[in-house]
Amino acid sequence: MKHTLPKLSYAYDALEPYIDARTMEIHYTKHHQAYVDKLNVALEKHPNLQNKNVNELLKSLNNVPEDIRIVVRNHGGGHANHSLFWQLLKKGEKCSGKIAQAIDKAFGSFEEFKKLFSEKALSVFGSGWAWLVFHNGKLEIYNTARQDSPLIENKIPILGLDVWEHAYYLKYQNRRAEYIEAFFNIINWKKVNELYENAVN
Ligand code: MN3
Repeated sequence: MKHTLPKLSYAYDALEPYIDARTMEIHYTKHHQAYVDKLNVALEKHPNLQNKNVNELLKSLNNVPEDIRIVVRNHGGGHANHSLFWQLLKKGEKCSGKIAQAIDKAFGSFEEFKKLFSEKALSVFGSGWAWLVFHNGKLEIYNTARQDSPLIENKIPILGLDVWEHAYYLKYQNRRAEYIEAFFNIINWKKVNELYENAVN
C-alpha cells in the first residue's frame, strides 16, 4: 500500500486573496507530492512498514529502522504535516466551541493567543512550523524545525502553520509577518475544534 496525496476538498483559488492559487497548486502538487514519493521510495526497503499510516510511523519513530529513520522523519513528517495543514484552511470560520474556551483559559484571550502564536511563527529561523498542540493535558504553542511533526514528541497537533518560504514567497516574498496575519483569516476553526475535542477525549 503506497502513500498517496490526499484529495483537496477545495479549489486552488479557494483561499484567495490570503493564499494565492498558484502557491496552493505548487505547494500541493509539487512539494507535498515530493514528500509522499520520497517516503514511498524509503519504505520499499521495509515492506513490513508499508501498511502503517504515516502518523503511526512518526509516533514510534525510534522503532523505524535506522537506515530510513531520517527519511521518514523528514518526508513522512512532510506528508503528515501537509495532510493536516490542508484541512486546517477555510475562509470565513470563527473560533468557537470548546477550543475557543480552552484558548481563553490557556492564554487569557483570543487576541493574546494570536499574538503568541504569531510571534512563534515569526521566530522560526529558516524552515519550519508553528503549532498549537495538546500535550500533558494542556494547550501549548511551539515550533518545529524542518518537517518535524509534533507526533514525534507525542504532542497532538491542533493547529499548524507552515512557515517554509515555499508556503508564501510568491505572494509575500520576505514578508512572513503579512502571511501570518493573513493565515488568521483562513483557519478552519470547525476542524481545529474537532481535533481539540478528539485530543482531550
Ligand atoms: Mn510546505
